[in-house]
Amino acid sequence: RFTPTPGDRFTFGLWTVGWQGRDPFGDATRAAIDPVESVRRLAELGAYGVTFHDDDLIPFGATDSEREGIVKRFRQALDAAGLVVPMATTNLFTHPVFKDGAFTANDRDVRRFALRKTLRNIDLAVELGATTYVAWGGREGSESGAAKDIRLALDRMKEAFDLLGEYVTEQGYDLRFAVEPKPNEPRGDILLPTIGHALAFIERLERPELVGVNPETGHEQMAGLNFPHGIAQALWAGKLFHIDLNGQTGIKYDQDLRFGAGDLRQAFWLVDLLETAGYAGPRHFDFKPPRTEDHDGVWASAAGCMRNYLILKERAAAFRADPAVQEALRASRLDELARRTAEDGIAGLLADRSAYEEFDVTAAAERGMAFEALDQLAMDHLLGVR
Ligand code: 3MF
Ligand code: MG
Ligand code: MG
Ligand code: MG
Repeated sequence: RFTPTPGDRFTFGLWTVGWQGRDPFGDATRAAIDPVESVRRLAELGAYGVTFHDDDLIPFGATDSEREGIVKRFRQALDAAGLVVPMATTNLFTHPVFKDGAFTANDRDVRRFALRKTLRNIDLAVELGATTYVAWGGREGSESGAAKDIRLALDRMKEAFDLLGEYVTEQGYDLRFAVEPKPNEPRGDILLPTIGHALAFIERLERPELVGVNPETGHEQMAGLNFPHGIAQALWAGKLFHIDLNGQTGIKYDQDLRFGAGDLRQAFWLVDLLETAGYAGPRHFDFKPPRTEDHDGVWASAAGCMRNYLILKERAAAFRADPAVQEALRASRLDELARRTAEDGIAGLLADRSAYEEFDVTAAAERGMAFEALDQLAMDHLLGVR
């Protein structure tokens, strides 16, 4: 029970279990883990795949022959473990050259370098079988007003995604992009700070069909937003191409706790949504085992992400299947929300005296919504007492 299998489609970034615990105030607390070891351990735990930034796998500045050797060894490890690579991404934030951004750096030569670095890793991603390419613009932003002309920076951001879309189209790659929004950290303010900003940006691109979002639990919650609501809007727009699952407790720094730690109620509604709305992509964990942990703690933390997802999946399914819940949903008139408001059209609406002239506003205002009883049923299921 609650034992993950590849069919659950759980994936992990190499940088997650591989995080050494370096933070702005302290040094690393753990030795580096060989990506090949991560592949082996994650497969043992029941994961489906791994993802990576170019530099997670191939150290920045490696020669072509070093790169070839590393990729060959990684591919052998994947084959031996039976893991896939559904997604890859570019590190456009660690090296000091990206201190003012990558696609939107004021320095044009830095922008050209960032694009070349991305194109190079896209080729590798496709070679390894990835169908999603994530773009987190971690350094695209500013700390002060005049430092960045935001409208011009958005022009450059659009230019970058238009070029990337042109490239994958010309190469005939089966690859779509997923923009990852984040409001702040490491920059004071980051461009495309929320799911909503990203969705609006995507519609201005030359090939909007190639670009969706990769929302991260903690990033939306850092902005005080409701993550399941954001995911629901991304699904509604047909743009949930990928997802970064983790845990966060309120408006703080990016905590990247294991999935389920943090806001447990939002985690419950998120799993309920993903499992009922037809999301077919990987359940990808972008978390950081706290720096208090040794390597045993790292694997315990990774296992916990998957276990919590499966527990919540069971609890959410039990909630939906409970006849008392179905009755409570009707009492709260969720079935009515699913009905068109005016299938009779404007003419019908205007002719309908019961909609206005004869509408009993007082009676409608007095009707209770019964949401508290409904939510208590959810709590009972979440807490495992029903
Ligand atoms: C930072 C992030 C990034 C992105 C990654 C792609 C280092 O807060 O979330 O991880 O998730 O670049 O998934
Ligand atoms: Mg992320
Ligand atoms: Mg995060
Ligand atoms: Mg993150």
